[in-house]
Amino acid sequence: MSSSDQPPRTSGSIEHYDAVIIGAGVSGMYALHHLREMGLSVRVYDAAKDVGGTWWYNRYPGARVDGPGSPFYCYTFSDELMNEWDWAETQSEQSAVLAYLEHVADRFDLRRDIQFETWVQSARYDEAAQRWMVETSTGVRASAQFLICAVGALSTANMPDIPGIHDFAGECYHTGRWPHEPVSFAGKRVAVIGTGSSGIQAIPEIAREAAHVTVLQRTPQFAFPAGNRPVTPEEMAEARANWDLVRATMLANPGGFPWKTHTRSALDATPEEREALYEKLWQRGSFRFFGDSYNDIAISEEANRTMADFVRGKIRKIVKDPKIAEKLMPDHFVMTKRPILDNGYFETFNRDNVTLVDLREDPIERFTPESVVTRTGEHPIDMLVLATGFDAISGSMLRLNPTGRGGVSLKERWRDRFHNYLGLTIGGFPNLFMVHGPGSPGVFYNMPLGAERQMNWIGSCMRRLREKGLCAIEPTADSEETWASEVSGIANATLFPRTDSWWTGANIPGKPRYFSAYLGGSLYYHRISEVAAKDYEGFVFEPARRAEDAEAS
Ligand code: N01
Repeated sequence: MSSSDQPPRTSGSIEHYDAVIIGAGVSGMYALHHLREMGLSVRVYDAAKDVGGTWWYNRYPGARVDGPGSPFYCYTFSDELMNEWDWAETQSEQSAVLAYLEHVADRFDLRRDIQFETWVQSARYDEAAQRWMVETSTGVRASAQFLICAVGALSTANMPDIPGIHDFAGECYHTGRWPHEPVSFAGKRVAVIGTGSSGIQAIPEIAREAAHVTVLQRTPQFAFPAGNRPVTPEEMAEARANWDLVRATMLANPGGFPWKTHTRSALDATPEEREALYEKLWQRGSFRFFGDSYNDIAISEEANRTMADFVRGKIRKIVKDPKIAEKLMPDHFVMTKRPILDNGYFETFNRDNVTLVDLREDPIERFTPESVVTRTGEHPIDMLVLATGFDAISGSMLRLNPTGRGGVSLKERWRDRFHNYLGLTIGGFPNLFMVHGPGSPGVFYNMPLGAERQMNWIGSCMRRLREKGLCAIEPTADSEETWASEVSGIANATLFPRTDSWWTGANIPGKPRYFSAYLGGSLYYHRISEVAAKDYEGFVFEPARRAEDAEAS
């Protein structure tokens, strides 16, 4: 194996590496560190100006960790890192997460192997050379035995195709591509399309400053109090003192967080008991609302209704105008669209400067240079905020669109569904590995920890390949089919596939419609370890064709 401290081997204008990583976000950063520790030569390409991936781009007002939160939304691979970094709040602001990632980049000297402001334009598998050939927007041509796609599950912005939208002459920002310069809302009439996590975080912030906000809502959402609060020095000290135990609990927890799971059914409780528990959890806030309530909310319609009705009751109490409250009333199974945490979202509709437009009864017809026109009228605006989400999970892989064996592109391979094995590999694309791709828990798991666990598996697989004196690995068609059945089997036992969401691809016209994430939580990591223990069952290996590559192994 070549060392990353050595300059890359070059031939002509091509740079040669053991591995090319695409993306310098949470996953790509750890991938770089891990593979370098293994002694591989590695190059990372990222279009952004610095590390952070989704945390670099998503800097809209109100953006913060809404998941179970700090200090556990972080890497776990380094005790030193855990010991030296203090988190200020349980739901860190975007700037705090980015500061942490910048610190990680400094601490592990990551930037020397990352080329920023560089878009990977093509990635093609050269079957004769058994290497990936990568070309970038900056003219770099690189070859590598392994291609690691750390391209982000939530990084390809969904830009709505609405008549006249490009004619709108005012300011227009997508939450996932927010400018780095300050954006002022003062005195402006702002329209926001989208009421997912980003919109619901941003709307209260914008409403505080803007002259007027028009919220264009397609689907009303369940949102829960964020319950953000400072992380006390005592809590940080306790997490550090018990770090081994905390980490072990995270590894065992279905979502990768340091809490014990329970097996309480909502249907075993009396209505009064349920109400009391929901109220207690509502007052406390945070994602633990789900973990600490009942275990059948996402499985049983009846159990689901108990929680959904509780939240609907809260919306009716918070929103003063009953007509507006009814427009805000979600009608899907709670939790089957990504649960949202809010900081005063429903209260925002009690403000005089906020108007709610229900697009189900009053759809957008078009934009003009200075307004948005819905069926019932025209809303003059100075700024348009698109909180319209992402072509999630598979979108960034398809945007990269690597070409595998026989010149077959990923777009062709994934025309009907996102064929993969273990959520890590794709038949016909040897030595290509995905982090947080379709078929993996991805967004259903603590993402930094999930990236570590997937990358550790990928690193072990690469090591094994080289130990065997082999050159390439890829899954069989049968193993992809079996994995697809396992993923669908788990999802279909829940209510998740029954709601239109970005999890099911319903937000993107023409996208294959099915639930592509592995919902089995930490079971996933047992499954992939099991496959490795059976010497990579379900994969085929290929020996090196050229002496030079065999030597490099
Ligand atoms: O995107 P979304 P997001 N016309 O897809 C609407 C993570 N995240 O950026 O529901 C009108 O959830 C769309 O309507 P509908 C988190 O995992 C994390 O908010 O499809 N409306 C929906 O209301 C989250 O789930 C943090 O009917 C249109 C909204 O736009 C994920 O990112 C913070 C439309 C999009 O909601 C995505 O969240 C923020 C159209 N043409 C996000 N197209 C953390 O803090 C779309 N919509 C960690």
